[in-house]
Amino acid sequence: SSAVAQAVGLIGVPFGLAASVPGTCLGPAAARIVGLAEALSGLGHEVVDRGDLAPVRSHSRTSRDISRLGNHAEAVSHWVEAIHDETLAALTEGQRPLIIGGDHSVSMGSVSAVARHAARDGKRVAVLWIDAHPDFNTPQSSPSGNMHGMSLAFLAGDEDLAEIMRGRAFPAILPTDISVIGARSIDQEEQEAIAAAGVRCHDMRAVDEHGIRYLVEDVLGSIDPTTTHLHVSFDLDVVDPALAPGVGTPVPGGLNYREAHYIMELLHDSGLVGSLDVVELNPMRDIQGQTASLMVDLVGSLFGKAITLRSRQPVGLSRAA
Ligand code: Z70
Ligand code: MN
Ligand code: MN
Ligand code: MN
Repeated sequence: SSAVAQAVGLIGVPFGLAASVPGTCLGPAAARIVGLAEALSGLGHEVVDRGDLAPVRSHSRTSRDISRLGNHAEAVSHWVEAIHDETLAALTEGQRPLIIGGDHSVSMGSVSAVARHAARDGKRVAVLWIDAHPDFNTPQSSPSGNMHGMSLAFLAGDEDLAEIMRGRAFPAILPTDISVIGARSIDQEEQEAIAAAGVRCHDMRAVDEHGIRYLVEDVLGSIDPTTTHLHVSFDLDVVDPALAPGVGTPVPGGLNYREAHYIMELLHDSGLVGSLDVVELNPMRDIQGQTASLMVDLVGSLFGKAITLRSRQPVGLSRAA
């Protein structure tokens, strides 16, 4: 497929304190070593590498103690603010943000910025969360206190978690604009919260029963691109651990190689993806860089890499047509 005008704004986030297993802070380095930027430029994209974030704790936190929100909540808050600001800068400069984690708390910063930017354009944001976990826990429901399991609840507007942004409100994502694909590890209260909120949750059994194409059509069919920006958040633990061992919390029964790529290919063909994060790469758990390489290959599929030359065959856009 052809080059696109919009440059990719690459943002590395070497932060992993919101996960239980150390090592995702090395994700951006591994992604760079296996050639993420080169893969994108090889596909004809202009890449602006904005570097890795390194937030300074310069501002004084005179507000309330937020440690009750979860483990390392203060650090999470500082990073989320830095990620938010850098993502917003990329969007303001006309780039398509690509955020490389880091654990999944980085999406609190990226998606809140995307929501803020979209609102300035009179748009709202739909989020596709491709993950073994829906990350819909709150400080009250979380069994672990690990804040990477709370990102989606934060983005959906949980009032306690809003303190992470220290009063800088952003437009919450409507639960009906949130879709999950690939879930297979959900806590009980989390399960109930998802159902009560009306989040679209396509678990692994749905993948078995309907196949990837049907599920992606369902998600894309719910999006009107004239009013809605699509953000994709890809947690590498959605892929089966046999293929992607380099993640913090491997869960059996994940997407196989073609299922994972087919999601990305269909998303590319839709032309709707306005921003992307890829998270939870843990090089300490990886084997010979295979998960890092898989990550780069999957990002390539979303950015137009095709097995053979073919025209785009967008699916599920009936509502928008
Ligand atoms: C669990 C929790 C989680 C990723 C683990 C696990 C959450 N639901 N997310 N690994 N990527 O602790 O909230
Ligand atoms: Mn814009
Ligand atoms: Mn996750
Ligand atoms: Mn996960």
